[in-house]
Amino acid sequence: MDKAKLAAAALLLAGGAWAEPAADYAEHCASCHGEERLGGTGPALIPETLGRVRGIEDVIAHGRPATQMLGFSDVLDEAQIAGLVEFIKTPLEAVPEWTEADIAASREMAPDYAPAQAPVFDADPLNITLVVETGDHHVSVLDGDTFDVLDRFPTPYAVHGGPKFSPDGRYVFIMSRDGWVQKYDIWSLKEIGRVRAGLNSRNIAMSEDGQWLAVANYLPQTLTILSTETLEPVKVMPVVARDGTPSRVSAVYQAPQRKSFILALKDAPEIWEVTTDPEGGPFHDGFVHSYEKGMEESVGAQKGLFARRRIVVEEPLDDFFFDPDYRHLIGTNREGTKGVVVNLIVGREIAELPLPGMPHLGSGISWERNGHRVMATPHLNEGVLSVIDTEDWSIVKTIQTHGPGFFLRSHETSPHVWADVFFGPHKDEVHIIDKQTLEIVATLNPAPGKTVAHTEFTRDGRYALVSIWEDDGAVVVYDAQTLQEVRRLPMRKPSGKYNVWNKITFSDGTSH
Ligand code: DHE
Repeated sequence: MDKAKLAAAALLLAGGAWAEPAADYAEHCASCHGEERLGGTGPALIPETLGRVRGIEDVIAHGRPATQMLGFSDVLDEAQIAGLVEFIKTPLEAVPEWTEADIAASREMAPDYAPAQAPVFDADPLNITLVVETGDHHVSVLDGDTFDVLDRFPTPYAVHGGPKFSPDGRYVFIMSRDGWVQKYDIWSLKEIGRVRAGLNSRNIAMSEDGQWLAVANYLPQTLTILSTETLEPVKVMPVVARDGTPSRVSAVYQAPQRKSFILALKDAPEIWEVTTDPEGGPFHDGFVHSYEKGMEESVGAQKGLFARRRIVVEEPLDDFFFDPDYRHLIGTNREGTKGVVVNLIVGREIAELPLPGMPHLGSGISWERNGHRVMATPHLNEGVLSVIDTEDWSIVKTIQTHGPGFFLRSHETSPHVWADVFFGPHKDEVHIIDKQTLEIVATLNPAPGKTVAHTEFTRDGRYALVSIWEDDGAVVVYDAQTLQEVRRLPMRKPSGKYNVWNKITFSDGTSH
């Protein structure tokens, strides 16, 4: 398209007030980022994706190293760049469509991919740990015994967290906030393909049988279900509450014992359960009788694969923790002042607990203590961890930390919980907490002054890996018993780390 047409398209898209930045966008950005800002070879430039990205002016002016993003300081002055930043941070006027046909058409399978018959490396394939490097949008594949990097592959832009493995641990699915889902073969160390399941997505969940992958979307307001084998879309569910309100999906999780996906609606007081059991999963007769009045629609017409059940709650819930048998979920309200326990069998709220200071339940973990299963959650606004008894939902202890943290991790073999202090002057610390006494027994400081966060254990729990969350960062490997550093692997802003075994076995000590 020529320059004049692009400018006209931009004006249509943006309206008069944005005429100049829109024309600049059309001329300089649209060819890579899409005329409607929904992405192309470059990422989508919409507030849902850019929300927390800092230094956009600098990226526009000077480009992003090691990517196709060029700098524009020689053609755009400071005011034009500032206008562009405002423009791309402005929400789109209408929620764009992204239909099953669009999803199917976006599918790109690697032409040269041939599956290996056995792993192409000597390492234990179930002790592989993936490290998401957000600095330059790559994933490093680590041998969990030697910590050698077996492969380092590019991901779509803005991978957030929570890649999901196939139940046998061979394949991994990685989602970017741009809605792209990438499938990678760990045995072959090769990407198999990718598909754009949504325009702006939150996270993904794998079905218990490994056949389906659910993608929670903000844009459009849908849940996309993909075939894990082919990455083809098999169902796109519009997410509309009982009263007709369309809703974004905050997140979707697998409930393995229930053979279902559980999803949280962001804009309506409902939780949905979608069965992945062709026989009806949670909707089979043993459960049906216990449904609350008002659940009829999940009983009659809606049996079978992808049947949906609505659980009505008092207010929208976010950020879930599930107990290990997936009978209960705890969610937080929007204000982040309380936890609400929902019994998934009867489908209603059964308890409330005071959890002020924005608990981050998605990072919660649980373990056995004095014959009780307890769970712990960090809080994003307060320097505390709450430890909760999952039998009576009472608070066992509020552990004071050096600042609000993001992630907790442990392992069956470890007597400790590793808790980062992500925010504030102690952002360089990781607390080591005794799982029985609930006391902080040590505090590590692997890189003074640098943000340190997110721990993952090796399969046997012998080593704990911690991220130095900086562009010239590292993954620091600790002996989990002696707490001594054993290796330091340079990485580009490493964030989450995911050990195949710990994830596919739902190891005690990992979240979801
Ligand atoms: Fe996350 C996991 C949502 C901010 C790094 N984060 C998740 C998951 C969700 C989520 C739904 C679960 C994925 C799964 O298991 O399938 N995160 C949100 C938010 O809503 C929030 C508060 C704001 C937002 O950006 O939407 C948020 N998260 C952050 C960050 O600021 C972090 C620290 C840095 C970043 O990359 O944005 C961050 N989130 C992570 C990581 C995981 C994660 C590393 C995976 C944790 C794990 O061990 O599984």
